[in-house]
Amino acid sequence: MAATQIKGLGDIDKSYDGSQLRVGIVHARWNDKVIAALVDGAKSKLAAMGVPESNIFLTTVPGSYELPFGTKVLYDAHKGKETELDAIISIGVLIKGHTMHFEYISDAVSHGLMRTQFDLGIPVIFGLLTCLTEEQALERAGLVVNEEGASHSHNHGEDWGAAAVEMAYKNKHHVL
Ligand code: RBF
Repeated sequence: MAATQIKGLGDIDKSYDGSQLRVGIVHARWNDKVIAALVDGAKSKLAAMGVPESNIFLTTVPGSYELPFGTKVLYDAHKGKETELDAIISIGVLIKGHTMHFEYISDAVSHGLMRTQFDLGIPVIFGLLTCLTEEQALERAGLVVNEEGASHSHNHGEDWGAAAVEMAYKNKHHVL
């Protein structure tokens, strides 16, 4: 990473204890190679922050447009039970094509997910990549490799895992 680079989540907040949290992940099935890497990144960060594997609940929807409603369905499936969810990470990958679909779906899903978290009363993490090219999508999922095959790009799924734990913790304990 260039020394001058400032973009990204940074390392200025403390690490939150995820051991008592239950986190849902709902992901679209379009662009599945990139999705798989992002989901793995989110799950590994959740584990690193103490969320037990048995407290992670995963489901899928066809495409990104289905993410807001899929998020609600996942929340409702656990509502009022011992497994009630503290946060949901909604993951999709939109890659711009030759029609206006990209713009309409990006806009609808962004607004839909923002609204869903207030409707449900838990944080909904915005795990939607809106990419102009396939290369951008690979880069943001940590899938750009050097000549030795080692990844040298950042997997944003990890940031979403960390954001889910932090926001769920803050919501549950009413701390900011
Ligand atoms: N879903 C995605 O998750 N990523 C995409 O890049 C994507 N591109 C689409 C492009 C077109 C032209 C269409 C018709 C759908 C696309 N979808 C994509 C699927 C969309 O999110 C949704 O699943 C379907 O439109 C059914 O509601």
